[in-house]
Amino acid sequence: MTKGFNGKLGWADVTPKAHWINRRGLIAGAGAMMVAGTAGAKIPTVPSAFSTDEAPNTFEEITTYNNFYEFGTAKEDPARNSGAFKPDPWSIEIDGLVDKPGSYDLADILGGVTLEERIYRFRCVEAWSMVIPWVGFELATLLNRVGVQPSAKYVAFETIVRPEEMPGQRRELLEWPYREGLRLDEAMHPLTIMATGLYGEAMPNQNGAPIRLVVPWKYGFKSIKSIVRISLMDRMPPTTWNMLNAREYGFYSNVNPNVDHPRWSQASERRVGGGLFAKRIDTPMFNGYGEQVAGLYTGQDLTKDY
Ligand SMILES: Nc1nc2c(c(=O)[nH]1)N[C@H]1C(S)=C(S)[C@@H](COP(=O)(O)O)O[C@H]1N2
Ligand SMILES: [Mo]
Repeated sequence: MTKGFNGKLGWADVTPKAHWINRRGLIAGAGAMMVAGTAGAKIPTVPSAFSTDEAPNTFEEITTYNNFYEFGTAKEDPARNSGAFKPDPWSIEIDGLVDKPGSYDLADILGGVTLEERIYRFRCVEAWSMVIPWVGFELATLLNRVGVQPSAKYVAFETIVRPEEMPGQRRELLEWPYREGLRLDEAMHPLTIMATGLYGEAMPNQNGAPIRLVVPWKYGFKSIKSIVRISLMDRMPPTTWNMLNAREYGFYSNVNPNVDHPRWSQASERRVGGGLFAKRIDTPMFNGYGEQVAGLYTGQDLTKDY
């Protein structure tokens, strides 16, 4: 076994590289933990009641059609340009209004969580969508461990800045680091996860290795990748796309078929992989997660305060 920095276990130790065996087997078998420890094992996960039973996109689709501007703006750029990115070792700085601020080694973080398989719909603001079998844990678990202080109202996230490994960061495509944020109640919601893999494998670089946010009821840009900093704050943090164009990209950016992007409709979407002649599908409010999350926005006019 190799050791990460500080003599601690490194990322590679806790996430064995493996082949995807069979999603149904993983879920329907005698428990996902059975899969662990066998040759070609997947990351051990437990299934989740929050998973959709819609057919997932293929590994190929999920890992070759990406938005990750740190590696370029074209959909194929992240897969093509992220080979030199090193997601191990990794640590996350957790600061601001928390009881136990500090730099947390990723292996330590993972030591205190249960990894689940969460099969979520994923809807980009550009009106394409996928179904992705994430591996991850609830962000609330991590926040509870570091102790959120009563004055905290928002959570801010930052992506790593490493222009030598991220060719997109050598250009001023966006203001680096990429930043995102959630209201504290959104961050603590059980649907909100920190994802460390997909299809039972460690997170591919192009999808935000080694750890990224996934908030399935919001447009994809809220699900920030390759996170190195989490800050608890008492006011709404600045976020990348909102800073660039607040009219087009609100802080909340909940999936909403009734609020069009100024330049295109959000009422429907193209499910990636459906083929050239695939019919567009209707986009549901909150990306279909309204039953779970609508209560977070009681009394908030989402057509104005989007
Ligand atoms: N750091 C960072 N995070 C990011 C982005 C990015 O460019 N940089 N793109 C966002 C957008 S617009 C989308 S749709 C999703 C895409 O995630 P995927 O490539 O895993 O499908 O990542 C989001 N997270
Ligand atoms: Mo997106």
